[in-house]
Amino acid sequence: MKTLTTSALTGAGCLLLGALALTNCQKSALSNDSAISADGEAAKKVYVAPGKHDEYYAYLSGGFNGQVDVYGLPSGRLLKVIPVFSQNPENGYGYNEETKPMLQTSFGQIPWDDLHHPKLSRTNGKPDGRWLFVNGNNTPRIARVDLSTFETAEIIEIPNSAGQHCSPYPTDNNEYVVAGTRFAVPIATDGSGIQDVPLDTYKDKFRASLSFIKVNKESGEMDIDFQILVPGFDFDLANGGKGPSADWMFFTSYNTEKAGTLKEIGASQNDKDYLAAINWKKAAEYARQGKAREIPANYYHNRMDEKTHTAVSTQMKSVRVLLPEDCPGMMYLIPVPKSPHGVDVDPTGENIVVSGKLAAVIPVHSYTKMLEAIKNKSFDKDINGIPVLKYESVLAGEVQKPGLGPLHTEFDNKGNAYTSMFVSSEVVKWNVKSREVLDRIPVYYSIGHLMIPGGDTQNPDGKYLLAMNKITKDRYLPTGPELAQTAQLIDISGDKMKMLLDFPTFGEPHYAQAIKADVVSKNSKKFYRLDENKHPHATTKEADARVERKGNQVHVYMTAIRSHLAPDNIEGIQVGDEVYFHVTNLEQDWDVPHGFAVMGNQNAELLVMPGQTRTLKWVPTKSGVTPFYCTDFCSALHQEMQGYARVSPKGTNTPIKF
Ligand code: K7E
Ligand code: RUQ
Ligand code: CUA
Repeated sequence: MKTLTTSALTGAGCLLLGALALTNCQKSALSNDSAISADGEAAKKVYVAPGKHDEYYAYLSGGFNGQVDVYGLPSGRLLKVIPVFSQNPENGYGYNEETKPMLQTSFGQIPWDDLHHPKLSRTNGKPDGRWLFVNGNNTPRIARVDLSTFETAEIIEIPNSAGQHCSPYPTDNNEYVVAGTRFAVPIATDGSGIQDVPLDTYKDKFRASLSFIKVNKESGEMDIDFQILVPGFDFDLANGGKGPSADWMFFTSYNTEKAGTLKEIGASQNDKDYLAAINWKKAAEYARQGKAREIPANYYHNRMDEKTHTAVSTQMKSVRVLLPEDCPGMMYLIPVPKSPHGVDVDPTGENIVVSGKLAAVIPVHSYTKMLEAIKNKSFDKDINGIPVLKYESVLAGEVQKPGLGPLHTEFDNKGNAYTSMFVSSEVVKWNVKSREVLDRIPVYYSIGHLMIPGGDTQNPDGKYLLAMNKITKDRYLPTGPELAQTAQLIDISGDKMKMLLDFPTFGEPHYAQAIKADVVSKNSKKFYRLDENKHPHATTKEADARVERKGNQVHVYMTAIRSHLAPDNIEGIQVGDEVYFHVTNLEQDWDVPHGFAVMGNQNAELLVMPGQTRTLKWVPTKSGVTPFYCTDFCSALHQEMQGYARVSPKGTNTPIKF
């Protein structure tokens, strides 16, 4: 259907370098408005009538905005933005005192990250709608979002790591969430973190880490159980086995020739890179048997306390590490075409699909054949003691002529796979058993990930596929040089894929997850109970509202209820004081938040949910009467929800009055 040129092929390697060159097929799509295949039938399929709910929640990563965006499908309506590794002025996350500790790392408080991969928690290999795990690619972190509140509940920094791209991958019952590092780095064994060494020691000193994070079955709380330190690889992406292969985790790695510079990677000598297969059950056993060495490490574990709704940040001092050379049978390498990107395991757990950005075919490896090859010791060689299996001994077969620039694959419930093609800008459907290409549909433009609800689990749906595209160009009204990204919803219920809907998305979505709405909505919290509020600065009765001075700190114990703040006239504050407004929302009803803002404050506002307490810090820099008010339109008398703070010059020692 299109001319595939060699120049387009080289373009594939530029995905991660951010090249925007359009291929021929993209250019012809640009100049051809009739390329939109959706029609009136499509409109009916995505129309959700006023007051009706969507069938699925979709959680799209925000990429470089550090957030998760929640959309309804099939309508594509934006329902919520969940700040994770970011500050969000809308609700004060990262600005209020309760959530600031969530952003603590060994580098200080970092209010930004590059969030690529959301993954839903699982029970028996099926998404259970309890938690969403996400990664921070830049300053290595893994976070857990609680889906009963749609709030970030926990963030754990990953030590001995740089670029947490290959993350987070839950096993079939969340026994572990696995997180791998993109940059191999020289790891100090004395806890000083990443060593300062000459860069040409890459071959000998640099190691990539794979972290195995335990998840508490009841609370969801995470903890790093152990890490595997692998010499000189850069891990890109991973996915867990399922069903029969559930004990294994598969990782793609690139730069396996251990070149230290991009120039050398470009001139890549190897025509194969590797898929790393790790038996995590065996690894856990080795760790239990004492094969894991405890080494000093410095990282932060930040958790939202459920009773006080206040984040607690704990500095961690050590981590246990395993070396593959000490643990026979734990790790194997399987050759794959060079510069692989995604690895995806089909719902049966048997077929392991590896997408090589530069590859002309899609290899499908067989889990059964892998076990046989291991049993027969069909090894080619070893790399630092890790056996390398023979390509042919593990291969089930190859998908021929799939398209250009394969990146990621998801599965439906009828034995089909769908692979995203970055360079030829299309989704290609093929049969997992026969590996025959069945259908292809162009997407606009240059797709990264694609997502089918449950399409990465044992239990996929077969109704919709969401394509998340990297380049927008002319898809929407122009908004200057900076454009939104595009998502496209495709009907996959029939033999032929049908384009249904385009909608713009925030940030840069990489991956997404989706789940039937009722699984999550039935547990969705409506408000917090005031009688369960254990915040140390809560004021649960208006009669207790007050102002207290402690040295240069002024604590305002404030209540908010329609339609007044108490206290609302405060005197005795001085320039340079640290003023803490602890605002408790006394409402006990769904959807009645109150906001709170102070003129000239360095921090954004508060948004306080019913029954909750949130604290805004303000250090006045000027004397004078300073107004404050409720920022969230809450009643007919919302505009009246206001007050004044009188700020006097430093040293005037005016008494507190309210
Ligand atoms: Cu392919 Cu970070 Cu999952 Cu983007 S990665 S596309
Ligand atoms: S007021 S309803 Cu500023 Cu008109 Cu908002
Ligand atoms: Cu409270 Cu507006």
